[in-house]
Amino acid sequence: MDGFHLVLEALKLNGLDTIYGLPGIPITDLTRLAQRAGLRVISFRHEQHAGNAAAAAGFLTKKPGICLTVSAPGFLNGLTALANATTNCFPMILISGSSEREIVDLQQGDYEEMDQLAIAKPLCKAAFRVLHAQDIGVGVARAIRAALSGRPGGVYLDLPAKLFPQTLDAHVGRQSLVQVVDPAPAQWPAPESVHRALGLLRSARRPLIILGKGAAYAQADDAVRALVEATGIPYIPMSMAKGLLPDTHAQSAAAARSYVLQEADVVMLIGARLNWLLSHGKGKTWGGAAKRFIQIDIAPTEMDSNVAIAAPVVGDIGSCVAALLEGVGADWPRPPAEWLGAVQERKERNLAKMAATLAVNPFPMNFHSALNVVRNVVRDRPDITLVNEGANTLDFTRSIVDMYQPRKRLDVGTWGIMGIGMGFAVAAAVTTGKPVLAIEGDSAFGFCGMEVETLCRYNLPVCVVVFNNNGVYKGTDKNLGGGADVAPTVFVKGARYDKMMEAFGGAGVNAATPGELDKAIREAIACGRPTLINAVIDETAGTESGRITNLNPAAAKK
Ligand code: FYN
Ligand code: ADP
Repeated sequence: MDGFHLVLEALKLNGLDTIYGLPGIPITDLTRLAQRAGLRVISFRHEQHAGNAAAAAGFLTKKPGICLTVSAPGFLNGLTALANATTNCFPMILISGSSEREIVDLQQGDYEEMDQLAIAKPLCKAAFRVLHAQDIGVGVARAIRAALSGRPGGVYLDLPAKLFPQTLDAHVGRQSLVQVVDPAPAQWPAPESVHRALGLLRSARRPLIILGKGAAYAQADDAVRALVEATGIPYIPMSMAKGLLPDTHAQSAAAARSYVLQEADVVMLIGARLNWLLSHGKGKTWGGAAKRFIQIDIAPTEMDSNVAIAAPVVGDIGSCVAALLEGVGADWPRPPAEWLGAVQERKERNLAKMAATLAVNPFPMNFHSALNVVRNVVRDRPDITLVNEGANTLDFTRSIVDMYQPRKRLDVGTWGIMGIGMGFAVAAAVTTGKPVLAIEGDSAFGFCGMEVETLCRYNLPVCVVVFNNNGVYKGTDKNLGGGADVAPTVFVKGARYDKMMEAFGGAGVNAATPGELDKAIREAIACGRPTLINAVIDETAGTESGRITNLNPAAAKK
């Protein structure tokens, strides 16, 4: 048995049956042999998107997604996705071929020479190199455990070219493989931490629950819902936790977000960090007053990262929520009616405002009229996955399009990264076998657009809608120097992104009205053919940096 087969058998033994990657020296044969061994190999046009697909597959399946790349440049292309996966707590393993240690360490200038292990280390959760065929089983096992246990994240596995032709007797090789037992063991919270949290929650006058994508990842959907419902506490979902409970749930306070963040006195975080997306737990967003926080998280060091956590509950979300539920019981007091009434009032006011905005039908379309179509499609097909990136396209979609099922919304995540769209769409289509709708800003799509060929090659049921307003944020900026070049944020006007999909045999549609958009999306979903819809959006629509203007010094000044 040679190194190629040992790697493949080690993956198979652990139920890892799909490789997202891009062939080349020295791993071309590994991709061929993988297909022969019955693994699914999804080959991309650029490693970053293969890496993004592996990361999303990890989030969706709770198994590490595998990305395979060539050495140096391919590795570096995959590294952005590995770092992003780690930042988002998604389990993935980046496996890269590399050149010979002897030459790399003496810096003698090998083909694609690079000390990949050293470079990967600070950007992921763990990094390993395997030098001998008999260690492949252990190397893969360590990578799986590191990716899945505790806080999930990205792992780098370095496989030098010389490893692959090494051979072992077949039975020795098989014996060297490791089937990982219980890679993410349940971690029960300490009973006193549960007691402390329940005491604080019971004392609250204006309690709030925030659900994060860690709660979605945990696949403890029923328990989370039961806890929210048993306490009767209003909740808001972070972006990728939308749908964990249906956005139409009576206790959802998403439409009163600013109000509940400002007014709540006790806030229970379930799988959400107090990072920039929650204004670090302090300041104006939080009403300027100190809150008391309960935080449920698997990472003990997350506690007190931004503000004091009064009641940390450390463990896996399934176990923590089960323990809390036991303490809540059937006679848990409802939150004060005054609080529930005030939240309901703000919510209804914002819902009415939103309904009025969505009822307008301007020409050209704006974000709202186009997204009203998407909102209705997702309402009718709650089982499809929605992938979403951009600035305005992201922010408007998040608040306009309700989600109904867990883990059906994939977006730019913790870094607000652009270019995840096509990789995430591929992973969603491959792992769910169901249609995917990717709502893409025209700028965001530019980072990954070539992967439409990948969608066509594998005939994946992905419908991409490019919100085309002729530029980054909008298409009307002027060159401040008065020269012939367009402004840095402006693209070719009236571009036809739909033609890109047609070039590879998929369906392309130009949609200028909500009616045309609705028809095209529904047809794409019904037939499952890769489709790209160029949605023509008013080029004056859109604000600089969407709803995070406060982070952009130039926009904040305007
Ligand atoms: C939300 N809202 C609604 C609804 N849902 N109104 C009516 N109906 C529904 N269903 C309201 C909500 O109460 C807010 O109004 C507003 O819509 C926006 O809600 P959202 O989107 O939940 O909240 P907000 O403030 O934008 O969220 C902050 C954030 C978010 C930081 C979590 O902006 C975010 O995830 N940003 C990521 C941005 C990013 O990564 N961009 C990529 C880089 S782009 P009020 O309550 O009245 O405030 C580079 O330029
Ligand atoms: P969001 O962006 O939705 O707010 P974050 O990515 O900031 O979510 O936070 C997710 C949190 O969930 C991380 O702190 C991570 O440690 C935690 N987490 C991930 N998986 C689990 C799990 N199975 N059990 C408990 N906590 C988890």
